[in-house]
Amino acid sequence: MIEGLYQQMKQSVLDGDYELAETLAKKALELGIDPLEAINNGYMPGVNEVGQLFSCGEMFLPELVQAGEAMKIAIAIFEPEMARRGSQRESLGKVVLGTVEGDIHEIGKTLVGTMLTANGFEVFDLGVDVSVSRLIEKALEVNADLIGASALLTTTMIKQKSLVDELKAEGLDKRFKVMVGGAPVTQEWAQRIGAHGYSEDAIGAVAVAKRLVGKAG
Ligand code: B1M
Repeated sequence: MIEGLYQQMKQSVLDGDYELAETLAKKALELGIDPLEAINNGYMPGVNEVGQLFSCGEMFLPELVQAGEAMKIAIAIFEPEMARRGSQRESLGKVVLGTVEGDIHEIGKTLVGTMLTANGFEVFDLGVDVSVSRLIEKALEVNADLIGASALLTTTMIKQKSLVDELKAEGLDKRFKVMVGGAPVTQEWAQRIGAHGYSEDAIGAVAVAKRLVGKAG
């Protein structure tokens, strides 16, 4: 039965049917399915297939937008539950988070923020298209432990390097740890640009963030 539900979730993203995506997310919560399981096994396969269809020209921008909306709405249904699961804990540290300048992909970044919050971090999510100077300014303002920069485009990954370079130039690279992520980002890229941490997904991001703030258990 759960497999059938996951299949419908995938299809709702492929069809850009955000009403169905929302209904299915609510149903998953009613059935007590772990939100992250539903995202990873239901909606993610849909959005990945959309990405493939888009790159080989079998799907076009309006459909990409609608698929993104369906995914976003489903995640919004799960967010309160994911946050609730971690709401009782003491703060593990402050994280300033954003998708880099020139990049408006927000779904993965928001998921990372939700998981960090659910696991006890205080997250300052600056949204998308965030400049390096804005990230640093906010980190100074809230006295952050960590800056998280997400990039989904090969053309915007370079801004993650700009962040690391700018922190070095301002003598702040010892004060703030930098975590990078996003579909085209790799461990090798993170090492090459001198970022302190990398994760390929939201669960891994929590483990990396804990390690970077010295709270790995
Ligand atoms: Co865009 N897009 N898109 N898109 N889009 C991609 C990224 C693309 C790979 C599709 C493709 O061609 N196959 C491609 C990039 C190609 C490249 O650079 N090599 C692409 C393109 C080309 C574009 C446009 C340029 C299209 C155009 O206009 N011609 C345009 C760019 C606009 C811009 O940013 N300036 C564009 C626009 C859009 C929409 C707005 C329509 C929409 C986003 C909607 C939104 O966010 N509100 C969209 C979507 C939906 C996608 C795909 C299909 C899905 C992205 C997504 O949300 N995935 C994507 C294809 C794909 O990735 N399969 C694609 C689900 C999300 C949960 O995963 O974001 O990877 P993800 O996040 C993961 C991990 O990466 C990691 O954890 C998350 C959870 O597991 N992670 C981190 C992410 N950030 C992290 C940060 C961390 C740690 C881990 O630490 C800080």
